[in-house]
Formats: sequence, structure tokens, C-alpha cells
Amino acid sequence: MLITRRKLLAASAAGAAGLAILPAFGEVPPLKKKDTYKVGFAQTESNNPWRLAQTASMQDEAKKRGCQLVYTDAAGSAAKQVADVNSMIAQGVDFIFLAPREEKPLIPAVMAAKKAGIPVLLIDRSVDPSLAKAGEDYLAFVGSNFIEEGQRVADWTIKKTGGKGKIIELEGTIGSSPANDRKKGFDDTIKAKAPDLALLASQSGDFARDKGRQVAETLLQAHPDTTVVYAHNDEMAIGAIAAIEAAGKKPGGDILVVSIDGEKDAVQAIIDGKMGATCECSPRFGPKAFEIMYKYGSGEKIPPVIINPDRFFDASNAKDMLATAF
Ligand code: GZL
Repeated sequence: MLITRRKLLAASAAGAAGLAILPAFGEVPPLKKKDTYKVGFAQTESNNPWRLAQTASMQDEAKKRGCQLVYTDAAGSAAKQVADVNSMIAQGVDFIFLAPREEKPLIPAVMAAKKAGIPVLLIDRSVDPSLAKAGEDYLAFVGSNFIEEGQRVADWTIKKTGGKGKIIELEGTIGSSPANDRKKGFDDTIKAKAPDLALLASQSGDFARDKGRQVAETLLQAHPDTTVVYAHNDEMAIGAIAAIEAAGKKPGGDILVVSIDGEKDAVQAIIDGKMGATCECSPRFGPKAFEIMYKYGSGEKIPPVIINPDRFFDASNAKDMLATAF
């Protein structure tokens, strides 16, 4: 697994914090051992199946463990998500689960929780490691290695195309860690391993299906010689499939579509021959997120970065995997 700059920073920060004999100035606030907790979950938005599945997973686990859940939905606004976290602090939650919509604007929320003595676990997305450190400013990051997801999709695409073709890229939410890192992982791999695979254009579709379709339509009109569409998530990939068909072309025939998430509609599109591959990024955070909180409350040391394993779906396994997709 590629050790990214943010993981090195996080590990060194945690290492430093871990060496502290007494609670250091920068240490994460403690969590009392309790049977149940009052927890906050600050969601970014509910604009696609991935976010809805993540929310359901967190709500189910809170219910299962008898925890009181203070849930907020920032409706796509980082500023509102900061306000949501501040309101949880004011309500006196014991612990906060945060999926920071964007890497920089959510720093004030992380620091406000720390100042209020409330531990924060980043789930799914991260914050800029030069501004806040795991194991020091927040407990930890648990989620996928987005750079690796981009690399895996790039490697599959290189193999499938023989390293030749012209790519348009549909980026996720601007400023979010998945968009930043999925772009870095994919683009760097293509540039390093396949000079004859040209990266023609790249534009954000905000992880949304219809925006993805609109952006794909525009880019396909500007680049009719496109042979590959790389989408940072399945929703935009499915939107791109509609755009390709609207342009009178065959997805999976004239244009190869590759993506990330592993949602049911995408796995079905692979079975139907309209999508080439998708790297899973499971939204089912509930069990692991709450397990980390309870372990922390019991005094266990929590690693600063906890990576979820991602499966990879293509025609070789899509039929078998469909039932387990979200
Ligand atoms: C990734 C997650 C992304 C998904 C999108 O962990 O943050 O946000 O890939 C979702 O589908 O909107």
C-alpha cells in the first residue's frame, strides 16, 4: 500500500503523541468508559446512494448499541457542517463522528470539538494533514485509501486498453479528500505507466449522477475522440453512460467507463457490459466506527489511520458480487 504524505504525517504525529507520558498539550480528549454514549454524526449531504447507505449504517449501529444519535445533514455546505458540529458540541455529546465534506473548511470544527474536550473520529473523508493531525487533533481517520483506489482503476484501465486511448475524468466534490486523492492516484499512475493514454480533460460532477451526466455530455462534445471515462464515483459514471448513449455511442464498446464505489447499479452496469470496472469503497461504516469509539473509551490505543479493505469488481466477478453491493 502506498504510504501517502498524510499517512506519514498522521503516523508521526500519533507516534509523537504516543510517546507522551502525561497527557500532552496536543493529545486527543479522553472518553469515559460507559455502556452507551450520546454521539454526534455530521453527514455531508444525502445526494447519492453512497451517502444514504453510510447514514443508514451509522443509524443502525447507534440503535443496536442503545446510543443516542444526534444526526445532522449539511446538505452539501461545508459551512453548515461546521455549524452542525458546533451545535453538537453545545448539546454536550460525548463523541463526534465526522465525514468532513472538504479538507480545509472543516478544520475549525475539528479544533472546536478538541477545545470542548470531545474526541472526533473522521469517517470516510479526511482533513488537510498540514492543518490537523490524527492522534493529536482528532482521534483517527477510518476509511479507504483513495490514492490506492485511483491507482487500482488506472492499472486495470491500462491493462484493458493496452495503454492506448484518450481519457476524460469526472472529479468528485472539489476540495474533498476522495476527489483529491482519487485524481492523484489515477493520473499519476497513467502518466507514469502509459504515456499513450492521454488525459484530455477533467471536471467536477460533485459525486452526483445528473451533474456527472451534464459534465460528461460537455466533455464528450469537446472531445469526440474520447475512448475512456474515469469517474471518481459510480453515480457520475452512470450519468456518463447516459451521456455516451445520448451521443449515439456504445458504453463498453466505443467508450470504456471505469469508476469507484461499487454500488448496485454500477455492478449491474458491469454485468450488462456498459461499465468496465469499479473499485469498491464501502459506505458501511457503522460497526467499525462504533467499535473504535468503544475501544477508545475502554482505554485501548487507537491507530491514527485505519484503512478499510476495498474489493474490485469487473466482468470476472460482478455477477457473484451483486448481492453484496450496497
Ligand atoms: C468516499 C465518499 C464519497 C463516495 C461518493 O469515501 O466520501 O462520497 O465515493 C460519496 O459516492 O458522495
